[in-house]
Amino acid sequence: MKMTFRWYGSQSDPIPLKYVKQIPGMTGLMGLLDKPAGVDWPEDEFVALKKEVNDAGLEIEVIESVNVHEDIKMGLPSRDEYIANYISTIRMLAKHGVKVIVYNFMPVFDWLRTDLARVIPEDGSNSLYFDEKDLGEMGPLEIVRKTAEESHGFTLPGWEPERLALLEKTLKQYENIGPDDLRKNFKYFLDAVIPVCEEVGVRMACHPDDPAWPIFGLPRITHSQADFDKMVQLHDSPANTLCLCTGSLGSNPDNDIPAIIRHFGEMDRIGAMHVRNVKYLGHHHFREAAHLSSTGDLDLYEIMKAIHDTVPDTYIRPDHGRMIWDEQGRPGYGLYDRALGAAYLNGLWEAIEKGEGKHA
Ligand code: DNO
Repeated sequence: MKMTFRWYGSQSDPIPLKYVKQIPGMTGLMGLLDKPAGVDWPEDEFVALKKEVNDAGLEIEVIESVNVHEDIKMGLPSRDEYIANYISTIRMLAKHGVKVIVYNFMPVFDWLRTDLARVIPEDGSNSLYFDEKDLGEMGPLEIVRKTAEESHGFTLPGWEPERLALLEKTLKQYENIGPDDLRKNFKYFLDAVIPVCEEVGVRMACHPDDPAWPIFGLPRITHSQADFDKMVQLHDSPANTLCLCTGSLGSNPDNDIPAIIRHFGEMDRIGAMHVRNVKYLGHHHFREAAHLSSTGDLDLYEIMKAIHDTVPDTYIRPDHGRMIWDEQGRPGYGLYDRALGAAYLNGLWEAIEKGEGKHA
């Protein structure tokens, strides 16, 4: 297992890379370049990022959010041009040692919350929170406005301004697209990119819908084991994998996360893992918890054990953390609680290994 960290680049992330390096056991990043969906990523910018990361003693073998352009998801004629750019980006990243690309196929929105800083009564920290009741009252435009306002000037993943500027138009376009149409468009995309991935030795890892159910009537096709069974069959290849995010899938208590990890792990269809905990507060109502199992509703020991048993060489990152110790930063992506998360997950890993008579 390689423990990694999401980092937004020195221009946009207040956390210095040397702090990331100082987290025990940290091997590298699930990194990103802040580029709009559809763009062919410039090689010189990636090379500069890689050098900066390597100079800090860290690897960059996983890249997140090479975002899929909305026209690809909607199956518009312009998709071929965007797919060509995507392929060119895959080739460029592979040339520089990237092994896994994390992306998603969620229409319009990436992850969604109704409050980015809900105080946790037990300890006074705060975390990302979702209550579908609040969402109903707000509507898509209002939630976008509120999210931008609460993100303290940081661009949040999936909430890039250029994407949101077209929100009203895009929502309208989706009115005639159902889950089967979306799946057909997904297959078209995978049929184009996966053979290239096989050729250059990269795995695509699809991030689940977050929260794990449809929102605003938009089609969503990646939020359960059954969905991902279909997804891996759209183009059957070891390069067509999941980024199994425990918190996203875990927002729905019907998803048995350790069982889902074992299922796709045994099929060798997990390219990367995002690991975090969730606290259920009611129907379609949850908040994010500290990683420690007892502070939420997921069993992180069983999750790490399932990873250990089925995909022991995968990449993991501690996912969203709470905001603690008065840290100011990008909601969900502060240093302190994610560092605690990494230390805890590494501790579980060591205990699992030693329990099995292996040396961690
Ligand atoms: C949220 C992240 C996601 C993820 C993308 C991948 O915090 O896990 O934004 O990176 O869905 O495309």
